[in-house]
Amino acid sequence: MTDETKKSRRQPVETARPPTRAYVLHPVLRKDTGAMARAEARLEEAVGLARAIDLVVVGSEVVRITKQSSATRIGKGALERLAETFKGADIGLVVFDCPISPTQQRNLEKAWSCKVIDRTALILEIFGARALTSEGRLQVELAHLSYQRSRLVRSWTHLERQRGGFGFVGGPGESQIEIDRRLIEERIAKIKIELETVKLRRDLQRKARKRVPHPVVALVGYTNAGKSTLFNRLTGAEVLAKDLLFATLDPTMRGRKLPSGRQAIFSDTVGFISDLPTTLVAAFRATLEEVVGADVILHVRDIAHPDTEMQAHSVHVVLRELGLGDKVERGLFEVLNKIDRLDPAARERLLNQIAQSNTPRAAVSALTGEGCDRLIGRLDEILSVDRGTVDLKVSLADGAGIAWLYSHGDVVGRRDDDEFAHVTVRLDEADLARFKARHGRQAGAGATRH
Ligand SMILES: Nc1nc2c(ncn2[C@@H]2O[C@H](COP(=O)(O)OP(=O)(O)OP(=O)(O)O)[C@@H](O)[C@H]2O)c(=O)[nH]1
Ligand SMILES: [Mg+2]
Repeated sequence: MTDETKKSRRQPVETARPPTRAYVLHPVLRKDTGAMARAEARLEEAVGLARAIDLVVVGSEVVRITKQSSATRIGKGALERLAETFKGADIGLVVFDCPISPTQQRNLEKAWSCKVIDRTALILEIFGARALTSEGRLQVELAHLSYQRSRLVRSWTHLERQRGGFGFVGGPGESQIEIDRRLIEERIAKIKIELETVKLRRDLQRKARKRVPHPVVALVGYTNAGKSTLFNRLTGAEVLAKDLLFATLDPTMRGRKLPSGRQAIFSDTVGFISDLPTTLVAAFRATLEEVVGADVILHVRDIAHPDTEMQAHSVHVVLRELGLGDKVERGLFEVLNKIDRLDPAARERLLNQIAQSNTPRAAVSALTGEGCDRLIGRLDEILSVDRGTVDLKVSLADGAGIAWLYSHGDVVGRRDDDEFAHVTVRLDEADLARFKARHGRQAGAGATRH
């Protein structure tokens, strides 16, 4: 190894430098037949993750393990064989597509004379590179710090952040652990305060939106399922939609009118992935509050993906972590996307299945637009069910409130006395709840359900 390559191996990845040559490993226990069956697909996904930051993936493989080694995770034979491969291919970084302990990491780095990172570190690195807004950056940094704190073997590399990335890919060696621990704690405390301020601002924005309370439809799903493409198609927006894992990080919201005249707000957000680090889910809770508070959650699925079922399962797991278990159990509205990629027979079968079942599902191609009108129609129906008739008594002084009822419901009768408008209106549950939240505290407002 020349001095130059030695040096470049110690530096964090920077766009100006030649990209790091990386190798991706997906270890799997031979006796775990389920994991063995999924191994190739998982490996492919891990390669996609590595490519999502500027790593040149020189090679990748599934490493079959008979017995897990606590020192190096993989067996001695594989360890030695791979050492040869890495040396020959001038590998600077090895990505382990599974969690590895700090000790294992250290042992592997020693054996292979290159950096080794695990799946969580890789995902954090991608998020670090993607986060554009100050909130996004804070959340990623918090996740990164929590991860660091849980390991505390390597040196605290945060201070090198301005050099690009978060430092996993090429941080310095181990030292100053005690100082690091204190720095991490201090920084975590500071970020939490900053995030609290952001949260307050968000709450205010949300409250302001609730004053014009249109229902919110959140798009969730596995990364690369086509959420942003669908979002653009449905709302005419132009957010980045790309064949890239975690293309979207920061949430975007945009309204559109449904056929009934009702306005709905669509929300596009970060994609999920299997084994999404819990530190990330926790850190992104504030961003994901848009999903938690949504009136309808659309689960966008890449139905042409060979692992579509596993992906759906992973999305459910993350939603449960966000406290949305109830909604998952009741069944989410599934948007089966990318039907243009299915062969005609599979597509026919799918369309028949959907036509015959009552579960809320729609088959679409966000790319060609096929099925999107039907999806919008179904959404409109869903948002209109439970439209019962209610009698509301609203103060005549509250012109805005009365106008709101006209724009959100069907006013079927009205009688005014000196003080109040007695309005009979067809309104759905969600709108009624919103109206009560806003007007319930005001004198004279009341509701009788027919
Ligand atoms: N063939 C086909 N490709 C699609 C369709 N919808 C999206 N894609 C492609 O899938 C890739 C990912 O699309 P995005 O809309 O960025 O996916 P996303 O779910 O927002 O992904 P993240 O933001 O990374 O989580 C892009 O290359 C899209 O062009 C579809 O209906 N058919
Ligand atoms: Mg996206």
